[in-house]
Amino acid sequence: MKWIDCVDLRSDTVTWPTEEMRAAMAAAELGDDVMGEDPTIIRLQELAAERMGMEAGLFVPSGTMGNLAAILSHCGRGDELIAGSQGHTFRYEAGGSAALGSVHTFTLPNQPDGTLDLDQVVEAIREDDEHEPVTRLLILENTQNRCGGMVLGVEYMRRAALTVREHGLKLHIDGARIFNAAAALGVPVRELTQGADSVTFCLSKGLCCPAGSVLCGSGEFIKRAHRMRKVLGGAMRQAGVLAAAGIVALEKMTDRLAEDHRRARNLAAKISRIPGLRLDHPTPDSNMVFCSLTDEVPVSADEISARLQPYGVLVYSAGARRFRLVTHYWVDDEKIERAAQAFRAVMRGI
Ligand code: TLP
Repeated sequence: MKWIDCVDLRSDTVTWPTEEMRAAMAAAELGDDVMGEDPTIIRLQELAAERMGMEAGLFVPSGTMGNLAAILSHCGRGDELIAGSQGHTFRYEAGGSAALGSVHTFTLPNQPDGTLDLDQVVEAIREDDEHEPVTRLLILENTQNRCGGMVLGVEYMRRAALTVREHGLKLHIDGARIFNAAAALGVPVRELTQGADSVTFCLSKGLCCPAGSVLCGSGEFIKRAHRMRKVLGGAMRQAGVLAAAGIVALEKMTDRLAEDHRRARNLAAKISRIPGLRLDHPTPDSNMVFCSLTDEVPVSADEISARLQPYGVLVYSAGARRFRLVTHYWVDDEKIERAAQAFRAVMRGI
């Protein structure tokens, strides 16, 4: 079966660019971005900074690089950052901050709603003592992927920014899916970034671009991050072909994310009625549905996922008995129904 005919719920990273993006990519005006001469990248960076309410933006190849360039720009060797134990930077970025920046991580448990307890953050900040590393940075993830695609609200984000400022720290937001958070809350995205020092958001997830993320912050911060991007090998040349898709994403794709959330809720409702499956959260916050096998099911999530494949339904096992199902542009209502039917048939055959 061709990918386009499958119901691919493994991630929103699997999305293909839309026809409009492909046309924009083909027509993009290009230049050498290392020389600062790619007009399409310049336009994307300006647009991104404007949407985030920040001074400047930097186009980077991936979310991972955006987060790492931010960490390396905020922290020096031996400094410490505070991050959630369920956070992407801590769990899934190959230990880049330690491997390449000698930056120490202090983890705090994410609360079930994806937040970090701000009292615990304050407690974690180190004393001015030569025995201890210097705490420089707090990283928050919004939406919080592993906790269930949870949306961190405007009020919480503001309080976090204030807390961090009061203690002389910086706040970086891993906003890989911050447009999902904004769409779920029905607010402009800048409401969620207000007071933060930097944010990385991904173009290549629910926004459908083939590659790319943008790191935003103050002009002075982005100047440092620009150097870090070079260090990390992420300075590209005529990457305006990618940025062109990014412009379409920012102009056309952010508001429609609410549709993916509606489909996630619809899928969750269908899953809740299938014997052998249990939802982690009855109502998904954004575009992710997490569910687990109930105790009496004698097979693993990997086994169920293998049995779904002949139906053209692809899912990701997020643990031995847990699934993550992610909705996106290429999953319409009919595909949601097909996924539910396939789950029903597979679970019935166990
Ligand atoms: N997440 C991917 C996998 O790496 C797990 C996914 O399928 O969800 N921050 C967050 C919150 C992310 O979820 C991801 C990717 C990244 C950063 C990294 O983005 P890329 O893949 O562009 O480096």
